[in-house]
Amino acid sequence: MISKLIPMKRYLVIFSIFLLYSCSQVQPPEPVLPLPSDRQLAWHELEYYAFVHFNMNTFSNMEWGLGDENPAMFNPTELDCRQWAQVCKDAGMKGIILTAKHHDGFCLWPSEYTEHSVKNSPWKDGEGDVVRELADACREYGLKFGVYLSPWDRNHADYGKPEYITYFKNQLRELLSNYGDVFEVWFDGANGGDGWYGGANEIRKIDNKTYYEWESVRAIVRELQPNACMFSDAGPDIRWCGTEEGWVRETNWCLLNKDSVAPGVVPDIEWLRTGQENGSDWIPAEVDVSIRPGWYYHPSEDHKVKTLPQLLDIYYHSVGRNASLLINFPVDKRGLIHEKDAEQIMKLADAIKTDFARNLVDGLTVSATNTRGNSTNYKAQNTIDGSPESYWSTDDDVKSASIAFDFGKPTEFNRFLIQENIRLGQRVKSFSLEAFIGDGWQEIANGTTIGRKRILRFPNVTASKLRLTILDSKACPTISNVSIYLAPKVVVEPQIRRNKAGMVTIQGFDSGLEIYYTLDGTNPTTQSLKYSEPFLLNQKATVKAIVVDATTGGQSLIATSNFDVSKNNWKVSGKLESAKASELMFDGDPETAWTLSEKTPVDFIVDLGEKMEIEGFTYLPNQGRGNPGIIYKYEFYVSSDGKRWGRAVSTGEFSNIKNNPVVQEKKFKAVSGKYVKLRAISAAEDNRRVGIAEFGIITQ
Ligand code: FUL
Repeated sequence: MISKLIPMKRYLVIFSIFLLYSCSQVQPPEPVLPLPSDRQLAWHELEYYAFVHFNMNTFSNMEWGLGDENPAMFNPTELDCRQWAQVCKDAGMKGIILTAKHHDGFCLWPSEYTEHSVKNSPWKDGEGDVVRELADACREYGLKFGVYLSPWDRNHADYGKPEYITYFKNQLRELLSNYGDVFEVWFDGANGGDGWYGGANEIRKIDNKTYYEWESVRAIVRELQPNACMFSDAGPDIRWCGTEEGWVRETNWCLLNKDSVAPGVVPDIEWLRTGQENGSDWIPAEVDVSIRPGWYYHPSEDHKVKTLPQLLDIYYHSVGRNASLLINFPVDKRGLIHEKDAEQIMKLADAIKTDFARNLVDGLTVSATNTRGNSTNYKAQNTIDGSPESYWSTDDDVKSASIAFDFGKPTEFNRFLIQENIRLGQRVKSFSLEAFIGDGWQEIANGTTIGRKRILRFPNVTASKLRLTILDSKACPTISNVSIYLAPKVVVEPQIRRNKAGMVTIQGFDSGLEIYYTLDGTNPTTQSLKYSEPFLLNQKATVKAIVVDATTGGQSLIATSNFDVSKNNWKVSGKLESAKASELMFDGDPETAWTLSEKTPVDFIVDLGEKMEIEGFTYLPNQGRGNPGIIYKYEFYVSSDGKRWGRAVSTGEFSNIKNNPVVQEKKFKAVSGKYVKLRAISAAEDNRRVGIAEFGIITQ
């Protein structure tokens, strides 16, 4: 027995040596240029990190301060950078980038080169340094630290002249020399021209391409922080994604023709949103988006913090589309990340964790239609071995090939995550996913580019096998990772809306969920009415609804909407009569508003179609940002014929409406009438503009 085993053993050894030898003979694929640098590769790994907009604008309640703000205004009461770091760490973010100086020129550190900084503020008696506090907090919490230094400076008297460039470079040197390692330097391309400029109060135009002497500015960053990546519209390391809404296109190349773009000069915004397939340089996209509408804190946006469904969409449309995600926290006047922002970001963090909790391909066997040189070095199994170094690849002339995963039993899934080995360049142009359902293959999803990471979301599929086909690639594909997941549905309270015709729509975030509702004010359960399609509700009622995931039993919080009489026959009458206005003001959609060109004082008269007992009214102001037209002081009248109005039944103001533009409700002693008149006496803004997103009455 023993004597027989020896030759067998010897044979195995010889065979293994032969195999090893032949594998090492198979050359790795040639790289497809351009390639990422080491600093870019390290940055790609971060994936998800925070922006903090906190500066003079926080105190002036502006987005772009003019530059004439008094440093005395900067006075946070409870500034705590460790709280910022804690929130970001808990949310799974990898770093924080701070607006050390924004367009208004105020510096959060005691710069040697200007008086317009924290050193002349009351905060810590002028002894404070926010940049230092954040850099220290990041170090303590194991987070990376980055700086935003605005090239445009509306405070500086020399802005527009060569002297300012010296100032700008000196400040850059301060930031990159005195605060330890910096992982990213953020150069904003924005420039509106006008500013205070040391009291000149004028418009100053510069040539974005040449004025900032970008080459020498970049050389300073390389000299002082060789590992830092530089962000701008044109890179050189990371590019803007071409929108601040939180997405890139599904097709997203890490490549850009660098010389066709400069910071603030982008001939075609789509180049940034998709990258350029044949771009000359590796310049991947970063998606920058604020958790609120504004970049800076405004109390009026406390009710507009992005919801979990919105944040999840942003995640899948950035990280899931080969970009990194930079989510902004507008730190408030206290100097803290607001509780509501922290709450929402934790919801996102939890959802990401549960979506990717269990990889369904762990331990499976993977087969391929082609394996490079039949070598185990490039086998399909490498896509699920958990190592980012190993990858599946094909022979040089094979640009289309498949790999298949056999689950061994019907398995349910709805997420597909795939990564290319970007060390060898971005290659794949299109791919398709098929599932083996019943006794055949069916396409369930497809995609274009992959890059560092691509995640596909699709409705739940139950299949015994899954096949990935690379349909087209610049050269043989190099796929380093494939993961498959079953993400739970997003079970959040549904949106309830009623349109002018009285049709009620109840909508959950994810498809395939059940919705139950009541019309009598009681709390809904799974025994309540089941929602299947819009229904007519032309009388006064309270609609309460929940979303239920039948497979897990998970239930959302209850959404409640109080509807009064139907607005079906309502119309704007009198001088302002217009069908469009009647549609916008009564359509049940808070996003659409009627804004007048007439200035205050102005009367909105509504013909209710029939006589009713009225004891109040509701007013939702325009929800847009900026100066959208908000009524401040008002009078309210009721009439039976629309001609004789008598005395106002309610007068007053919508207090704090500018800061908090939520639905306003005013009640009064019931009167009967067929016409109502809301007189806008004054507007919340000096421009005297007013508008209405939604108007309603309260009947007895
Ligand atoms: C923009 C700036 O103008 C905004 O104020 C903000 O800083 C955003 C991140 O970049 O271009």
